[in-house]
Amino acid sequence: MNKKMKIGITCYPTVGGSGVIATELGKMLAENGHEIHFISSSLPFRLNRMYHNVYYHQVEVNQYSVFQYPPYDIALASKMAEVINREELDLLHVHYAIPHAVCAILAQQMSGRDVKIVTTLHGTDITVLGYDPSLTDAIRFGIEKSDIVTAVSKSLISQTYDLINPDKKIDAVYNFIDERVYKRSESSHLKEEYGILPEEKIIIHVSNFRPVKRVQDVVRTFEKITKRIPAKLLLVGDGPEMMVVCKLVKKLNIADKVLFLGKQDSVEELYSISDLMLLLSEKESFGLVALEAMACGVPCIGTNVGGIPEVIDHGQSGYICELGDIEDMSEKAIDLLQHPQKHQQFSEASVKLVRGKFQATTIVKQYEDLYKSLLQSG
Ligand code: GMT
Repeated sequence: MNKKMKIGITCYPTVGGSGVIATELGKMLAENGHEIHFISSSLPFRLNRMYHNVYYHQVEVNQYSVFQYPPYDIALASKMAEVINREELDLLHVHYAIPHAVCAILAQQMSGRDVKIVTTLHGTDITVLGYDPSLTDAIRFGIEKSDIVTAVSKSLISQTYDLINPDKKIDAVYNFIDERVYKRSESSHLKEEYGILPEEKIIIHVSNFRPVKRVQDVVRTFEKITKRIPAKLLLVGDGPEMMVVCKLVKKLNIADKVLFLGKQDSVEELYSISDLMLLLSEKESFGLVALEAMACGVPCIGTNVGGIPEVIDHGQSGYICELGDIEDMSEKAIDLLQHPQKHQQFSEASVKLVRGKFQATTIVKQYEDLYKSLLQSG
């Protein structure tokens, strides 16, 4: 019997891969009998019902007019310290070095207890904030003072050493998805509802439409595909690039072929009617949406950027293309969509890869083993 651990988890609770991973990890650890305490500014969006062994503690920030900026980080650290003491937590697992690791270190000192700190790096804290010299020392401090640091890909580990140069070992622990949710299901009614013809291929892109996601490249690649193959593009998500993308779709005269679906909850149903996923980002430490799509048997075309080549097996479960090489991306897509047997092989290889290299139980166990090693070391 596993010794039950009391674990605090802090993440950004709104939509985003890091929040998804933190929440799914918490839920699976709770299923394994551990007691999980989420500490965040709002209820993580995947914590949408009662879960046994899972508790939620909200961080409240007072808006005193005397403060120019509300002191969120201090409020978070205070809440962490309160929960550490009251619930007698064994460890805090925080997602993102800035501000969460730094808050955890402060909370550890405030609580006076020997609570351990595990920090997972997800990307933006390194690949965006890491370029800001005013934050480098704080990020390095957060990493070096954590007891264990993990990153979601090997590529993110090397970028962390290049940009931050911490004196700390960083373990790669890949992301995972819940295979009970992400699997191909019978969703053909959706095709009819969206007015998609039986002979049309479906290409999907899911993101937060930030400029780094290069959604314009997705649209341009799709335009080339649709010149040769009857197809529809599902754009799922919303964000700052939306207006520009809408304009481009109109300019290219493909408005009748592009469906803007906005933010969606049950993306697994959309993957289940899709034939191909495009993830053409210029920064991506992992690319969780590629994993979700692959689990539903959808091969992916991704860019040779960050952790994407660690997720998509080039020539087996999809293709890796150079950033911005729309010609190559569309050629690869057309080839795959025009050859049903090859597409089927890629689809099966995608599912196999998720159930092997990225299997949820294996990855959750990796985290559990890291926690245990810490608690045993005293
Ligand atoms: O990609 C985003 O803009 C969201 C960001 C987040 O904080 O959730 O995603 C990052 O973490 C995910 C989970 O580990 C990774 O799958 C994404 O690749 C990573 N995003 C970037 O590196 C840009």
